[in-house]
Amino acid sequence: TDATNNAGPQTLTMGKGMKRKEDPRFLTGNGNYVDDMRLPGMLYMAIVHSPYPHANIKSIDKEAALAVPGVKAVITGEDLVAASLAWLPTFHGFDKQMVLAVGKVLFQHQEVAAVFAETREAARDAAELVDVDYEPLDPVISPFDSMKDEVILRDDREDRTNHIYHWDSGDRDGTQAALDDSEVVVTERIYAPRCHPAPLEPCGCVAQFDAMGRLHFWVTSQAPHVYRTAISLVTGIPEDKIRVISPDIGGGFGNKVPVYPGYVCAIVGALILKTPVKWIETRTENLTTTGFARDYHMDVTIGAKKDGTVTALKVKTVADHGAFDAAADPSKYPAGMFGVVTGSYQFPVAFAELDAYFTNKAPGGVAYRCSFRVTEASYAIERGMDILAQKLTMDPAELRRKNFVRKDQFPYDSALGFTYDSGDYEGTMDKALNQIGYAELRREQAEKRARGEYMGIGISTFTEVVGAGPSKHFDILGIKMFDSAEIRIHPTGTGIIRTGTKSQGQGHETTWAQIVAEELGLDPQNLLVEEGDTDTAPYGLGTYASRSTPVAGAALALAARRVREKARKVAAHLLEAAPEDIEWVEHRFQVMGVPSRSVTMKEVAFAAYTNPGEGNEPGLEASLYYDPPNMTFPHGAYIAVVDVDAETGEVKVRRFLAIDDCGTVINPMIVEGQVHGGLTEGFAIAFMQEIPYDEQGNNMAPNFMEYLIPTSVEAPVWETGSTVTPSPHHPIGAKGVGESPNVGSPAAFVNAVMDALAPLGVTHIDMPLTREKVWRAIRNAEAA
Ligand code: MCN
Repeated sequence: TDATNNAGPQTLTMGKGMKRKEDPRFLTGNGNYVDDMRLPGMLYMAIVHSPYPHANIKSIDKEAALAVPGVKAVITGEDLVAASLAWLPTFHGFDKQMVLAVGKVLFQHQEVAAVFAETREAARDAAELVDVDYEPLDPVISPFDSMKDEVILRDDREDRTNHIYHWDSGDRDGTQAALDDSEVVVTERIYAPRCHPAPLEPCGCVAQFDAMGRLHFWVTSQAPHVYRTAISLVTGIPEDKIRVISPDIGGGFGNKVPVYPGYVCAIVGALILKTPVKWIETRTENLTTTGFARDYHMDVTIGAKKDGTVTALKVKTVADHGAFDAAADPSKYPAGMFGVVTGSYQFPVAFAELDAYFTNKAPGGVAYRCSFRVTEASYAIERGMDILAQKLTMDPAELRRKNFVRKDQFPYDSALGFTYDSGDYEGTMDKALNQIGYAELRREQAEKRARGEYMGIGISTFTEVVGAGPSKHFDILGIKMFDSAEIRIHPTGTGIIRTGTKSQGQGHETTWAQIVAEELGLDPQNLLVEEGDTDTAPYGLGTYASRSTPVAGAALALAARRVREKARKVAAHLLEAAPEDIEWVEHRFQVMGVPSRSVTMKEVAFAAYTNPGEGNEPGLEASLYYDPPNMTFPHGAYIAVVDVDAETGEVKVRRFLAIDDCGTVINPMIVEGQVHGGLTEGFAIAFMQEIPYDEQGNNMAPNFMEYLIPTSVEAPVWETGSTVTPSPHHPIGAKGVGESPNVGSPAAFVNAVMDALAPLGVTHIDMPLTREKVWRAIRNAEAA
């Protein structure tokens, strides 16, 4: 491991692997999660789910459920219609979702009724007794069937089609002309399977109305302020009468961005029963109703010259969004940031288009380790480049080198409209190739091939796009994207920091303190970080899309500089000099060129509250809202080395090296932890995770027996390293990192397996690469 330390000798805490401030709380079992909330008189809610993927609801009989001791109420979709609460808007505005089914169910496990009882057990027992009379209908499971519009799934939409939206970007005609003229063209249908982030803690909430009618809502939310606004818009409760509190969260990974039907039901229950209501999902509810990602069928076509220079890229995608397009997509573009599909390469021309369809599957279009389509895009292009290399019998590293955006070309305008801020793709790949001993591995592979053994080396040199973002590109619920920071320094030189983001395990309590400590010369241990309470934190758009460091981190650095400017005037007063003669050297204020005449920030803080100097405003705090000028573009070079057992189809990942470049690193230990976590998820996606539906519309992976989570026993040993290419527009040069390992790694794994099987002529197998799939591909190739 090389957790590169980018700390200059003069840094106080930046770039240092400070231990996480939040960990003592978690390691001693003192985290405070939603399910830890206990309120007097609190009721428990359970949801009734449809066993059918597509059916008319003929009647719902509540009687038996209401007779269960302790049951207080049962609500159905019809009750919500009466209260005008039947529909939830989705974040992107292209669709809405039914809170509880009315008239018809559209996916297996759809929410049909909610039961409120004195105990969780009574609520769940009663939920099983709600008698729903269904008339089953044929389900439409494939988007390729859905697009024929033979059965229109959504009666509520006026357009009478299963087509949800079309998105495209780039030059359609120019791309086709360039492909027609290309010496070599490769094309492949690549599927990014439907999968689920499966955080350890499922979704849940506690809703309570106080004596003044104010809603206090504790919820597992990655974006508490957005929830507050959404709840206000859906329920009509004035926003000042709502307090959303997101306490400790046991993992989000995108699952906790959308507002789900269960939340609306819990609020309705608390309102009508005039007592607090708790709802905590079961594991199966989590895996069957909330937060699905991917389900993208991508036709990738790359044109090139014979020497490997790429000439054009075309990607045509069919997206399966299930019964409701519940995208938590934080962009006004339905396809999110899929436009980054040109990756790290200089495509002179490109065209990407996407059509999304409804099916009788659970609402899709959310995110897994967020990334909002960057994982799909990165997988498509990194697989595509390897398929091209195979066709040209070129080394995949050399093909990439030939086509990389060069270090001197930044800022680089991609063919699909992004302006990449900075990068060093070739330098990062070379570091990875050297560190793993690429030439030696290729020699070993040649020897093994001669012996009939299947060893593979897979490369992925991806470009990420994070930091949603610049308001000219992104909005949710009509809100332009930005984030916020507030810093209050106390008289004794300690302080409190608040942002509009919300950590779910990313370590913001540590890294936010480090940013401010560095800017102000204070001790990060004495800077308390608070997030997630809408009554105290400044309005922000939350933590997903690896946006916290690029946006809120930037806001924090700039707010700290505002505090420093204010402090400079107080320092000038203390040092009896003019403010313009005061400089900030080695984390102290000093009279220009006179190190002996200096004061610390701690001394200045005390003076700011006791003797700020004539004309200086007392106090030492600042708050700031920040709209960045651009996204940030982290990148990385990942290499997987695998051995494939041709007899069993088993893939052994022998080595995996990840070199990440996320600009200036705040805390290398946290970054490394993020990379380990994301790689483990990438490994799971590549080899074991999928939520498939059978032809009858049954979710085939509704629990952890079917939907597999790798432990440290299954996961490879991760080798990591970094390069540092600062973002030119971020105040401290940092880019995000949270999603990168998930964005970059699936293609490295699959490329490695395909490289191993290349002698058999196998060009592509769709993820997850289970033993059975790999074994079948080998058998079929041998039989051919
Ligand atoms: N960091 C750093 N130096 C950098 C970049 C980041 O030290 N140059 C630190 C940050 O300060 C922060 C952490 O790394 O403490 C992650 O930062 P960032 O990349 O900005 O990502 P976010 O904080 O916005 O987190 C979102 C990202 C996403 S999108 C998902 S999904 C995800 C993830 O992070 N979900 C997670 N990591 C997760 N980690 C845990 N434990 N749990 C989740 O649910």
